[in-house]
Amino acid sequence: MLSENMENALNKQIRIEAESSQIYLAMASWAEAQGLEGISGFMYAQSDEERQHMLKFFKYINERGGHSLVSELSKPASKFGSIKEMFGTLLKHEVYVSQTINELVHISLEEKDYATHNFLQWYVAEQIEEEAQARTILDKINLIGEAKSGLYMFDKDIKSLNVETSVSPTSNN
Ligand code: OFO
Repeated sequence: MLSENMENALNKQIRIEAESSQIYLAMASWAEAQGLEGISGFMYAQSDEERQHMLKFFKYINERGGHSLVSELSKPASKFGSIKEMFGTLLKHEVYVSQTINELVHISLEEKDYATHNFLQWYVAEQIEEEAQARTILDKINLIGEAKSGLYMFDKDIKSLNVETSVSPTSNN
């Protein structure tokens, strides 16, 4: 059984994961409107992944005798200036999400809720992977610079991008 404090904290994370999904959906749309098919495909996939992250929390809370809540979501930005800026925003957001996951881990330890602590380890690994992926992409974008031909190649390349880390979760959802 979850404590009320743990349940509330996990419900807050449901909102954060749902908002992540919305942010990446807005990025997918912006990239698609620029004709950047590869990048928009990547963002649509990221958006779907975040929904899976949200659902995983959702199921877990109910499984442990709590009540998962669907909350109101903030409206994400719809324009991103440049591809570099957009991926910079993505990295910042992932760093923020990692902090929120760490905070949940902290609460689970304080409460000696080892089941939740164990459940959260998947997210800890996932965040390492997502941050690494965003950094890899930003490095590539910095290499390309302003050249249009580079952006064209990058848009093709991103379709096959696969960043494995030492702690890659075995599945994405
Ligand atoms: Fe949910 O992993 Fe990104 O934010």
